[in-house]
Amino acid sequence: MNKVLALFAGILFSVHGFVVAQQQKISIIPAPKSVSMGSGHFELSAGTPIIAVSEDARKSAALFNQFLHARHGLTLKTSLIALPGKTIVLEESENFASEEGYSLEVETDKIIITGNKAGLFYGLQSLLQLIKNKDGSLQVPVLAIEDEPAFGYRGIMLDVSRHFFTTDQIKKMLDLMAYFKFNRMHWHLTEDQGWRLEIKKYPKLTQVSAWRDSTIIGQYYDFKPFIYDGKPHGGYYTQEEAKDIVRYAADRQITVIPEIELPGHSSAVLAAYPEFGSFEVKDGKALPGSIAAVNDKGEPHDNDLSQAVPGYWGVHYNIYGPTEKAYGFLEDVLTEVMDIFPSEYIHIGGDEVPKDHWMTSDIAQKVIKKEKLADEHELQSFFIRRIEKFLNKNGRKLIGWDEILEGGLAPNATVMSWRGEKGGIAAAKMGHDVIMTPNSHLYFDHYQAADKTTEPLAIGGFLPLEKVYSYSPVPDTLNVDERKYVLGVQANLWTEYIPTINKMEYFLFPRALALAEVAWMDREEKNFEEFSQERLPSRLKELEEMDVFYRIPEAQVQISKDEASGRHLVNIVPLVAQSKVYYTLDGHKADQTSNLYTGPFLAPIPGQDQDPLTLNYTVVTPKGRSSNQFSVEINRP
Ligand code: TNX
Repeated sequence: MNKVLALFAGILFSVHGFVVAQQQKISIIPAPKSVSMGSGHFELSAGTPIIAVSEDARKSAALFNQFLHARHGLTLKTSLIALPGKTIVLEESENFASEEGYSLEVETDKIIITGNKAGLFYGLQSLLQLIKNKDGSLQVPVLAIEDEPAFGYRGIMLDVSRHFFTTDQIKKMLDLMAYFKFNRMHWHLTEDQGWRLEIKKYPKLTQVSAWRDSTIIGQYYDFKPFIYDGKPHGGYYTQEEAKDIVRYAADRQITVIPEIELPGHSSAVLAAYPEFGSFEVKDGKALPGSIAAVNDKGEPHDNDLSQAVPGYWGVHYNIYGPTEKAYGFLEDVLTEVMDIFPSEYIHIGGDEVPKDHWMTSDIAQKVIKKEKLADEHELQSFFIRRIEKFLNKNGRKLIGWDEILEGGLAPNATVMSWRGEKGGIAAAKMGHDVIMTPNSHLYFDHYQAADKTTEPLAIGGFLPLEKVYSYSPVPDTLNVDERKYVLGVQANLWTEYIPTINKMEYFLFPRALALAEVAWMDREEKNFEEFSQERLPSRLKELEEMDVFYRIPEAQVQISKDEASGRHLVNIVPLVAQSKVYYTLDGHKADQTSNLYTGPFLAPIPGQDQDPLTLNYTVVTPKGRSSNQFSVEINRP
């Protein structure tokens, strides 16, 4: 950067953290740590070669080219040797201070990106986000960026068990994750409602456990008794497909962390292999023994032992037995899993395990006695420790949901804190690594508007963009030593109510862009206004061009008093670049037949005995997609 700084000494100005450029606005998400704007631009053309010597650099250059071609119809040549003239130079430098950091210098005749392997890749992602098409000319503003992430773990979890997504759909998600500098995809591969990974030793997992006959319609509480759609649902990834996803992600600097749930969330497995459950099996059927037919809330759960893969949601009672048979099965499965996934971490679930079956199972009670365990919680810890030993022996580390704290944490476990931050805080205080995924701020299956009737069906909750953005992964209650155990953050996309790719994209975007800044930026540098009003709009316009079905967010509506007229002045700024706003003030529906917003306007004042007016509006994107209808009360001036 010094070179560039010296070159433009008179005209450069530097802004730390977020970027306020006077001549040109840049809209990189997540915002780089420091940006110095110059003047002028570099113009990309077919004759601009990329100089990439190392293999990593060439790989990243090839991906850059793919994107450039898809977005702008341009493919650049790559060269192994330096060339005269305008060039883009990728300098892989193993002693670059930060593992994932990079520096990016743009001059009018040269672009230089320096960093380690991952850093180079991220430098190229930033470069892609800087390209502006001005009447057919692809321009990059002169500037200098120094950048590195705040957190090493920047993840998104995708549940493919409640609903199955194809490898092409997952690749599209990985492309988008890489573009916004995420580096972990947590792949939730097993659930009560479906098993999704081919395991050679246990063919019934894909023949039986991967399919359910039918799925409930509507929300869990909509119909009692449940109404089923009568359509089989399922699917799985062959080991080759899973390996292909692992490679595809690795090229984009993303590690795929597989999750194999235990001891609960195992109904689909036990439907095929009841012998791994907590009860004796006769003639291929589990014997319920003395099991209670109602749970502690008085709800019936006798269908748990029906040996069908369930098509309804909620916490299920099926649970592996603490038996050599079950451990053997799980170790066989994990052996094949480790062969597919090079990830240091293997996630073993551990969440939401009702202990009813163990309480009534002779097999489980015998183990509790023999091992002198206090209760079923300690039995769960005993179970998980055994699995941890197996993973550690094979050079892997165990991650589990925060319930693995109950009954005692396995010695080397990393905790994913989902029921708020409590579990994460407790684990960090015990010297265990933690990943923050609190359901208060990072559950992307939650609603995006307070008025649920305006939104597609979600599981519940309310998680607007701003709330995601406000999250800070390191709780204040941790001291300096304990803070280092917080490896980073992750959002979870549970898919009970997300059966389509459009819906998946709608729930992920734009919230994933807010999360990208939570994960990459220092807390003090984040600024929601600047993010949402200065940078988000052009990224959303671009996402539409990339065929991403993001949720069109509410516009920024400012209502201020106009002193001269005594009326309210209404100013509407949409958060999608070049979109249009249509509005009504009479309380009737706003759509593309309504008033086109062309600039701030004065609102009428209703009579004293009349209700205040409501502004209804809809945002229409450049490609013609309409947002939901949004409403804002205009109080009396
Ligand atoms: C809780 S978060 C679960 C999931 C559900 C999710 C719905 C966690 C570890 N378990 O099984 O899908 O809530 O939001």
